[in-house]
Amino acid sequence: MNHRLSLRASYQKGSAEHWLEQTDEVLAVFEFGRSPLESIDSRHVPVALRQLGEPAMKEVWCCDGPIKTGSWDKLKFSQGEQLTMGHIALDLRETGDMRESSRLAYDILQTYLQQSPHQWPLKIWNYIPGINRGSGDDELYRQFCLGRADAVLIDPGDRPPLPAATAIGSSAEEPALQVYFLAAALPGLDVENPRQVSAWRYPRQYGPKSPLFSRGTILRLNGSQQFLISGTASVVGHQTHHENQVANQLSESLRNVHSLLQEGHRLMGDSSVHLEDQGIFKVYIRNPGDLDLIRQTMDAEAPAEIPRIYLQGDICRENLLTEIDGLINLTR
Ligand code: 3EB
Repeated sequence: MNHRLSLRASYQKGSAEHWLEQTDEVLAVFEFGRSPLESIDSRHVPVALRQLGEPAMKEVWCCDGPIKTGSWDKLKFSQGEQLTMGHIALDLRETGDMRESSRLAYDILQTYLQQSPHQWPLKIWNYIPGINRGSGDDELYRQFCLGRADAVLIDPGDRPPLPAATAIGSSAEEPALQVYFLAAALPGLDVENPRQVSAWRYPRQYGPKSPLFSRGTILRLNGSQQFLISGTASVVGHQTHHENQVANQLSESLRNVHSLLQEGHRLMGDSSVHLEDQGIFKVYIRNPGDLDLIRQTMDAEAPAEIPRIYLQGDICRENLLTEIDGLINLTR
């Protein structure tokens, strides 16, 4: 592992408990296929989506310590010298409908960040039970977007720094809405994708309130640059491409990731910055039966050096079958 990187993220075998015992540098341990309500430590983030394929991995985030942990309202956090990870799990059986629960989650997140030394979210992950349930504007994803917009005090038209994001559906039986984030003392550099309409500019047909996120943010710390890539699907312009064709959807998503990285490179105006081919990818798959085809496509089209895991999750548009997000380290 390159110790100049401020966030060292990797997939590891071994139990969550094993990684949580490493107290000096571990900021977060993500465990897949468990309800977020079962968190046993501020740094322990169970994620409801189950991993597809072997071997079972934990996602481990390390950073320079000492690491402080604590809780704030319904949020649990861990704070290193330069970075904070926070997570919220709201039991939907107690918090009301999706719009209200989403508003509550983002209220808590915002109130926490306002008093934190690391007040800028760089990326936010949202895992939403039954994301495609309900039709038209009642769809839970659209209700989630409404609640987020109710809480978030920013006008995207002002072009404030926006965090990157992922929004994926967990099982409709999962009781918890989960939101987790990475934050720092300075905002990231926002990057939009020239192949895609900015999500906050999506037309009305996708819902009453546009999603609020940037396609990616670059974290610049300690002379290293790390690209936090939003959930990226087969969306070109604002339209879904390759309906019902999962392999083509993944290829299109990878073209979007490539285009985003190029744009980040261009914005930084530094031709000596290159993709070091280090980082991690998470590939979300709606239908578990698509795993083999998705895996073959990844092996053929994504750099072998970047470890990836496959998670079962629903994508926020019913006609999308797969999505990818990740962290890519850029170096000089
Ligand atoms: C898309 O490109 C796919 O609502 O936070 C991707 C990443 C998507 C984040 C969000 C939604 C979100 O529009 C959907």
